[in-house]
Amino acid sequence: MSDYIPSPRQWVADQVELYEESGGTAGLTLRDTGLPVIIVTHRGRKTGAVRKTPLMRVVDGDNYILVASQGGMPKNPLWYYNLQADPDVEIRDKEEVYAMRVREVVDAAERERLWEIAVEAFPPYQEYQGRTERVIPILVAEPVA
Ligand code: F42
Repeated sequence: MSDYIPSPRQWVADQVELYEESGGTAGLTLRDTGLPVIIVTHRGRKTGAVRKTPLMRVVDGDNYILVASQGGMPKNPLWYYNLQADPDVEIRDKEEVYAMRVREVVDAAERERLWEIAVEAFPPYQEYQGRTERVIPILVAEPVA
């Protein structure tokens, strides 16, 4: 893809490259956790460039839950703002690629339900929330009909 800009974080860019170039058969987990990762392909809201962001694989039926945790850092990750500007994404889950539309979860009860699913899938999210004053945003990606 000509207008693709890889992440400036080398370990993240390396994971995307391995995951994509293997057709979703390698680079599937977060480092030594053994827990599964998806790749979210979206557009940069300023550059218009293609961005590819690995996130933990958290599922709720046919939907994917995207947790903008960034390891509990004080600021939201930039991909979160990109998805607000342009919610149409592609999600690669191993060998499958799905067209999806993303929305932020604002309803408190829905957020609570999805947060529990997220923490069950990836327990460090709870620790990340404890490290930061921001409420970690949760987004849901739903299949485009
Ligand atoms: N991050 C999470 O937040 N949640 C996860 O569950 C998660 C899991 C995960 C698993 C594997 C893995 O390899 C990484 C994982 N990460 C997870 C890290 C995640 O992939 C991102 O690296 C991290 O969340 C930071 O996101 P970011 O979008 O802030 O990325 C930075 C490093 C980045 O790429 N910055 C670019 C840069 O050049 O500084 C800019 C990116 C960009 O989108 N630019 C926009 C544009 O227009 O192109 C403009 C954005 C703006 O508003 O300025």
